[in-house]
Amino acid sequence: MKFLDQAKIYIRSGDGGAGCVSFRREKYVEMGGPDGGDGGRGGDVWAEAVDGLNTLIDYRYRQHFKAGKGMHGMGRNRTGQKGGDVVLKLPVGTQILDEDKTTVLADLTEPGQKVLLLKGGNGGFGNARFKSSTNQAPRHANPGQPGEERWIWLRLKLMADAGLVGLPNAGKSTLLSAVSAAKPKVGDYPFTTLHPTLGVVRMGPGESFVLADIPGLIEGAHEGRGLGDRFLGHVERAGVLLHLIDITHEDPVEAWRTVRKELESYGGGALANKPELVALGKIDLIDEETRQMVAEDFAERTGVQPLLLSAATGEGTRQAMGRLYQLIGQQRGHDWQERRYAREVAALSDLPESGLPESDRPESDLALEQN
Ligand SMILES: Nc1nc2c(ncn2[C@@H]2O[C@H](COP(=O)(O)OP(=O)(O)OP(=O)(O)O)[C@@H](O)[C@H]2O)c(=O)[nH]1
Ligand SMILES: [Mg+2]
Repeated sequence: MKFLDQAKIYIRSGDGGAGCVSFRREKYVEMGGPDGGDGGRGGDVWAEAVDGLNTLIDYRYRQHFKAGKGMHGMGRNRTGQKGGDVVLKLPVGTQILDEDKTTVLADLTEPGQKVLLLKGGNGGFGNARFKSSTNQAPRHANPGQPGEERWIWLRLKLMADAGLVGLPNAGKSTLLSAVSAAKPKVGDYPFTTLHPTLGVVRMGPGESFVLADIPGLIEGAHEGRGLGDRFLGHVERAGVLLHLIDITHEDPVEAWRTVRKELESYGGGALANKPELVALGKIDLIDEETRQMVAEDFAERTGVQPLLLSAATGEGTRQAMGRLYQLIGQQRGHDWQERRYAREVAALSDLPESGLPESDRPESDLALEQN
C-alpha cells in the first residue's frame, strides 16, 4: 500500500432546504390555512478514526467532499429530508489542521473517535410557522441557511510505542524485520527507507508493542537535508526511542551526537526529552573483544551504556526488545498494555479469518523465539 502522511482537502457541509409557501386546499374545507413545511437540514461533515488504516493515500485521489443539501419543504406540512452526511474515515493518529497548517482543529487518537467538522445549514421555516392571529394567511417562508466550507490539512502521525532512529544504513529496517513480521525494504545504501513502517513486536501472550522504523537522519535533517526530519512526526507519539548505531562506524560517538542534534532541533524538544535506549548494532561483523572495547569507549565518552545486538544473527535483539518493552511500560503507566490489547482484539474481531494482517499471524512470534 502506498504511504501518504499529509493531504489537503476541501470540505463543505450541505445547504439547508427552503421552507415552503402552501395553503391547505381540500374539498369542503374553506380557507384551510397555511401548510408549507420547513426545509430539511443540510448534511454535516464528520471525521472518524478507524482501525486498520495507516495511510492517507485515499485523500490523494479525491480532495473534495460535499455533504448533501436539505430538501425543500412541501405542502401539507411536509418537512424536507435532511441532506446526507459525509464521514471522512481516517487512520488513528490523524491530526486535522486548519488551512494555515498550524492550528490543530482535532486530534484523532482513539479508534471510533468522531468529530464534527462542519455543521449543515438549517432548513428554512415554511409558511405554517408564520401563522399568527393578525396574519392568518402568511405568504412568506424562509430560505435555508447555506452550508459552510473550508480547506483543511490532514496530517498523520503514526501511533507507535517505540521509535527507531539512527543514521542511514545503521540497520534499522533490518532490525525491525528481525523482531516483527513487518517487511521493510533493506539495502546496502543510505536512504533505503523512504517512508515509515510499523511492526508489532510480540513479547508473550497478550503482550506486544508497536515499533516504528523511519528513514535515516543526517546532519542538517532539520534544515531539510537528506529526507529531512518530516518523518520524525511519526515517532512523536512514541513513549521511547531506540537509537541504533552501526558498531563498524568509524566513530560511533560522533554518529550518536549527529542524530541527537537532529532530535534536539525538532519540534521544540518534543523528542530529545524522550527516554532513549542506545544500541550498537551489526556486532556480528567484529570479534567479541573489539565489541566490548567500542562499548566501553562509548560509555566513557557519553555517559550512556549501549546495548549490543545483531539483527543478522539475532544476538542481543531479544534483550534489547525486553528493555524497550520495560521502558515503554514505565512511560505509559501500568495499564497501557491492557488498553492496547483490548484495542487489538476489538480490531481483529472485525476482520474475516483470511483478512488477518500479516503482523497478527502466529508466525510473527518466531523471529523472537529463535533468539
Ligand atoms: N552484518 C550485518 N549487516 C547488517 C545488520 N543489520 C543490517 N545490516 C546491513 O546493513 C545495510 C543497511 O541496513 P538497513 O536495515 O537497510 O539500514 P537502515 O538503517 O534501515 O537504512 P536507511 O533505511 O537507509 O536509513 C544492509 O545491507 C543490511 O543487510 C547486522 O546486524 N549485521
Ligand atoms: Mg531503513
